[in-house]
Amino acid sequence: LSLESRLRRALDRGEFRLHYQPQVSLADGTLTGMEALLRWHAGDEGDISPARFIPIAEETGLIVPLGRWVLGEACRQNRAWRQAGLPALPVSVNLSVVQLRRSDVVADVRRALETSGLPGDGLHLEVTESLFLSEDDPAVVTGFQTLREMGISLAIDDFGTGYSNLGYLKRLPIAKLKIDQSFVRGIGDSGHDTAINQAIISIARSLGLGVIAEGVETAAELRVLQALGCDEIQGFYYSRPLDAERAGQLMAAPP
Ligand code: G
Ligand code: G
Ligand code: MN
Ligand code: NA
Repeated sequence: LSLESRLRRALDRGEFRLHYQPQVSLADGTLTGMEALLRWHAGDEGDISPARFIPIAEETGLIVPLGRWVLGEACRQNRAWRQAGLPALPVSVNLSVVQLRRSDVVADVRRALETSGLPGDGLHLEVTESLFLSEDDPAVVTGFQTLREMGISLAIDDFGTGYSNLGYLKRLPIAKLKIDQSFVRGIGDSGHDTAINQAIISIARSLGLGVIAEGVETAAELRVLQALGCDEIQGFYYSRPLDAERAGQLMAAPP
């Protein structure tokens, strides 16, 4: 069976799960949110990484129903955490460029919020810079504005890896930049990468955006990012992505 037909079958069979990775404030160490990360447990074969199946899902258009499921499940879970009395944090969902171009993401988001009862500010969305490689797509611009009006906050994922024309940061209602983990990895052993982190933090500052570094694995990386004035971190240093139950436990009793 091709990966495509297995993906299709996996959706029908409900083989997907979301894990959640905490995002943490560098100012006071409090939790600021949870990123939902898709996991596929493919029977005997075990777990298949999203790095492998997301590109196939994008090529085949399966990312549309799969992304719809992710939105619904992340909103449902976040609402359940809130109803269980856990602190009200936003959940961040990754959106694929293909979803934004080929489907009505606004309608899917609206439905996920309505079905779950989660308010719009309980959902953040992450999109990668590659979305902005071509001219502004008017449908994407209008979509972002509508999402913003619904209270949803937008972040640029993998910032610094995609595109150098930063005009879109001013034209679109973007709230946050996520520094790509490849830049974080070089902190400490390369003055160059420290300079890149510094530059991204400075862009965020001057545009009034928040900034989060992803893939933080060591205390040394954390200290440099703190000194550079980064707002938040996410990474193995604080926590790996956790299943929903363990994520809820961490929200209830953060370290
Ligand atoms: O969690 P992990 O490091 O294995 O994720 C690998 C890649 O898959 C990352 O680029 C991540 O953004 C992407 N990814 C994880 N979950 C989702 C999802 O729900 N939707 C989309 N579009 N991408 C995801
Ligand atoms: O592209 P995106 O940022 O959405 O992908 C996040 C991916 O990075 C996930 O697959 C997640 O599992 C992975 N990840 C999260 N924290 C760390 C980390 O500290 N180190 C490494 N190597 N990967 C991480
Ligand atoms: Mn992401
Ligand atoms: Na990223």
